[in-house]
Amino acid sequence: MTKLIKSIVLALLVLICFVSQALGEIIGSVQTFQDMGNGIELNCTNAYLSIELITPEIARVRVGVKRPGAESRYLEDFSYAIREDLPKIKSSYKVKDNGKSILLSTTAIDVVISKNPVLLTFLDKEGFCLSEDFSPMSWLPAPEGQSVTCTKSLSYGEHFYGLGEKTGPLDKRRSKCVMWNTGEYGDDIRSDPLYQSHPFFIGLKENKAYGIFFDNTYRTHFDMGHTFEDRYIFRSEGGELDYYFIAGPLVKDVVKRFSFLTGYMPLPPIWALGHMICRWSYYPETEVMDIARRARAEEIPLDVIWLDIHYMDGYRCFTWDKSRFPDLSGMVSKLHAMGYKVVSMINPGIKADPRYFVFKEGIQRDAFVKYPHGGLYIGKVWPKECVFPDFTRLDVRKWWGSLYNGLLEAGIDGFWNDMNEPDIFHPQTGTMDDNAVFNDFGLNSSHKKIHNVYGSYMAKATLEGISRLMGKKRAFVLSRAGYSGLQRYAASWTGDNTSNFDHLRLQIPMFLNMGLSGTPFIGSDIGGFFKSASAELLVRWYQASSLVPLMREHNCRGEYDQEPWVHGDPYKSFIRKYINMRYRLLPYLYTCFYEASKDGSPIMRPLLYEYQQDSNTFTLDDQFLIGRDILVAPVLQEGAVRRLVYLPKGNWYDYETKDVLEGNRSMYYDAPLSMLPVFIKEGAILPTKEPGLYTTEKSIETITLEIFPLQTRDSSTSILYMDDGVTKDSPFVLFEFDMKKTENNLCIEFTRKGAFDGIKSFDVKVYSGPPRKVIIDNEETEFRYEDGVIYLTTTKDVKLVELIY
Ligand code: MIG
Repeated sequence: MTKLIKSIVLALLVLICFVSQALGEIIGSVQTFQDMGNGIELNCTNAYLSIELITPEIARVRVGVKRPGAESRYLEDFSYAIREDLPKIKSSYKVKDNGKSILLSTTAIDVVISKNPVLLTFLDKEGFCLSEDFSPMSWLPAPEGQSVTCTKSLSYGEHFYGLGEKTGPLDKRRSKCVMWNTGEYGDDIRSDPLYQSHPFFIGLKENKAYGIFFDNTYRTHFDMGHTFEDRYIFRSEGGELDYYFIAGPLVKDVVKRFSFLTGYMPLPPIWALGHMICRWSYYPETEVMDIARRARAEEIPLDVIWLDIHYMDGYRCFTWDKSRFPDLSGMVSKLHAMGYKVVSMINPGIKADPRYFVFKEGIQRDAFVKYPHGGLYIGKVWPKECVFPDFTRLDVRKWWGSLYNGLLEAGIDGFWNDMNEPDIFHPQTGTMDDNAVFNDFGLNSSHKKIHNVYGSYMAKATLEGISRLMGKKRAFVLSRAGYSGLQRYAASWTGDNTSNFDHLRLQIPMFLNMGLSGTPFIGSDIGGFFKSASAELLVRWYQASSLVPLMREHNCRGEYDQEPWVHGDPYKSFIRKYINMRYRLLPYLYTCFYEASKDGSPIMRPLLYEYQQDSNTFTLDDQFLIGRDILVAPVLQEGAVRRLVYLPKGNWYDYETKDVLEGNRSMYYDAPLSMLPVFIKEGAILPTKEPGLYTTEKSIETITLEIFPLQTRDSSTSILYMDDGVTKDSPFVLFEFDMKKTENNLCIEFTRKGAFDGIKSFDVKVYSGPPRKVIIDNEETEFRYEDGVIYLTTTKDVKLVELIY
């Protein structure tokens, strides 16, 4: 009996210890608070809580745990994600003490802070609760800062988007994931974590959206209603509770505001929108030249040929193998003459070889990551023992950036940063040791804090370095790893996928969530990296990728070849057709890139981005939009020759036949292997040009405007952006086309801004029945009508085109 009681008491004690340990410390109650001029700070039992207004729609929440003897209330205020030039905006706000709670209100949101216990509620101006704490913010001691937890209520029917590069469906409701950049070598379709960390998500609740960016670079965990039905949780293994609440109510608003915080993708050189092919690895020179000639002979448009690690001299970065590439600059200039660009790989691991100049220079500069006791951190990667630059140091980034000079002088056009998670051949962790030390702006932080930003900062060093060396020319960098804000430095691809239909399918929600996470320039290895694509898979993958922002075919060594022509006809013609479509739509696609570079609008968008009032779109992730007006519904199943397509409200044009289809319904659409289903929204004006064998082969002097007349609506506006495609501050031209429909009349008003004069005239194609007459700038004009298409030509100075039916 006493034995039993003893063991019960013991069990209870263990339980109590466990529970109190698990709960850690909580924020407590509000004791006093003060107006900070840009928000409020609350002095709570165990921490300071600051709510700072970045804009009337964005509130930054920080918890500074009270630490006896600490010099400052919060940890160092530096972010690896927030842009350095974030404008300081003064928001007007009111603070009111309501006894049990405090109200902080701006023109866009109300934040209610209940005093005991401290709980935050974010409401819109109609009093709708966008988000509320489920339980008080809490933490456990951690070796660096605290392991912090934030728990918020989850309502039935709330959806989640974002979270960056994650597998699984578009809607992240009921999912959980970890942010810890990881090189992934499996073919598991549910692997987590992957290469990049974007601790940002969008909640969509009764058609109203908000966002939360948890700016913490330690390993973070997100549980979006997976473990508990009624709440979602985000927590970190170190650092501080520091998050931004971003009001909507549109998903669009949230994405744009998040991009305002974390910055915009610079407009890339236009060739980076072209089709690219890669192999681990194309070598020697004769093979590269064979590929280059073959693509031209096959008339498959191609802009870029990539050099993977075997071009290097024994895996030494910033060198090349003189037997495989005896005359690298000669080869590159031959490729340039054929219209190609060349991108080559650079990894962070520097071979620990005392005769190798990069190693020697780095040692002299003390540039490499060390252990706390001062010894060099050494990790094994392709070149065997390697050392790793500390990219958190400005002088190291500058030095690293300058190393690209040799390759740039040889003519290389862009760079590819791989293995920068950092991915290390360590049998247990696959990365650096946790106690490796980084300068971190003088804080001497461990790998635990820097790991997730290592890749972004390598990309930053690369982009800033090559930009300095390239003068006015735009730079192109592709990075595998990254943290929020990576878009400022590099495009991303989704790493080592596998040649199967499941992987093709999962790329789509992944790209969509990357776009919603502020990272618009994204693509995957077309055809799949591991294993080899069947002819059918290759065709379907090319179709699905034909308008994806980054279009690169890539394949692992040792697999069967996967270039577009390897399976012969009819497959290569099927592929050619859709690469041609991309090249024809280049002015449209480039305009989408322009918009992304201005305000963070994703290039590739889930339907809910444009149709947020339509709940049918909330989980739809096997079709997508490119810009606002092109809907792509690729076939993603082996053997399928038709698929279900959902068209949101309004009318749509079948891009193949130009038939008008009514929206607000699902329909079966026949799509044999030769077909990619593409639909254009009524009212769209798509700027196109003659496709060439590379992006700049055919001039942009004449742009063909494809006009899809309004049907169920009365007006719509489209734009066309163009510039010289290569220089950073190129003059540009921005056309606006305003379409209006009345009963027997369709008008298009043209306005033009900017000094770029590369575009001289428009060929216009209107998909409609024949008009009685056409009036251009008040003069009746000749036109041709054939098979449902009206053909006109005008100059760039045109003001008004009227079609009278
Ligand atoms: O361990 O450079 O994701 O695209 O071909 C593999 C060789 C290292 C991983 C990249 C892949 C690239 C490969 N790299």
